[in-house]
Amino acid sequence: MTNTETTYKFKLRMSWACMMSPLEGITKVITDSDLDGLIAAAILKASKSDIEVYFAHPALLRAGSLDHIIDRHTALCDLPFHPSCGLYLDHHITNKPSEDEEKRFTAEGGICVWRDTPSAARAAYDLMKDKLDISHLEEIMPMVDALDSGGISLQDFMDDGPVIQLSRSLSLSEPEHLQNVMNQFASGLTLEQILFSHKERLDQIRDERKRIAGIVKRNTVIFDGLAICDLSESGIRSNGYLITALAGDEALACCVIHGYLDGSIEDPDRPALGASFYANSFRAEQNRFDLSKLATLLDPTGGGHANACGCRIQSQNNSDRKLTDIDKQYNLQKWLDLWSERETKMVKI
Ligand SMILES: [Mn+2]
Repeated sequence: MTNTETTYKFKLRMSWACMMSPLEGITKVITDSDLDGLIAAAILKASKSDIEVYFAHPALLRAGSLDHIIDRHTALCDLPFHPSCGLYLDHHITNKPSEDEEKRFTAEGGICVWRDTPSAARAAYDLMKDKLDISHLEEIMPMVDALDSGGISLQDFMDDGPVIQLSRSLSLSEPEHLQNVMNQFASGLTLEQILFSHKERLDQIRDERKRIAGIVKRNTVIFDGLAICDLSESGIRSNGYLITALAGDEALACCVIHGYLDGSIEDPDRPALGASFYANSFRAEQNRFDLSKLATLLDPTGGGHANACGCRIQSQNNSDRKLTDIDKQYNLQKWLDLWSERETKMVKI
């Protein structure tokens, strides 16, 4: 076959692929429970209203706990890759299927939409924007991108506007609220209408942050340029923005520990002990270190982005026994050891 013929056949196949809806055969979406995952799911739901949306934690997926509900009718958004799904839509570099994995996946009929976008919602938006009217989401998209990729300014963060408050209101422990907000975005309501409908909740969340800020301050130590904030056993969660905003320029990045020693990834009200790592995105100088090296150092299922990632705390001898405080210290020490060698072992490529 000549080159021109090959190109022609390839083009023909591509145009056929583009004509088919990427949602062909999709009946359910499993997505992350943050604002990014929620908006990504809302975009898919907007174009196919009978799709059912399930929210899940990445660790549940990695642990195989959702294997039984993932099939070719399932779209996976903002979560680790699973070869049995039908549509894979994500933007996390550590989730990107290898070339071989992707080849096998598409040969079996899967559609892979992994994009190097600031958010998974952006990948979904780009995928669907010419196929349906999602202009009502235009206003929130830059905020979703910024919140999911560390692009938010210190000023915007400190102002704590209603979209940031809404993003904090999303949690697996309140599944009805997640469904409600997702349906609102899918149905074409304006951002203003959605925010207004949750005013009472958002006001509470604003006051709650003031309280949490005090607790974060008391529980943070800065060591070798890493702000370590231990919120374990407290039931309090904080994202990296609050910790780095309060820690200031001295912190290049932060490590926040949350959850419970006797927690479980299956229990949203008592989650397993875990750590998240975030670059201090408020510094003038960009973060040069790949924090996912910390997240994957001890936990093979840890991962995320170079600037934002997480893992679960592992027992010292890697057994399934109950975690203790000593395990927590052990993990922390290992991370600090690697961090101290960041100039040789963690510089981003
Ligand atoms: Mn995301």
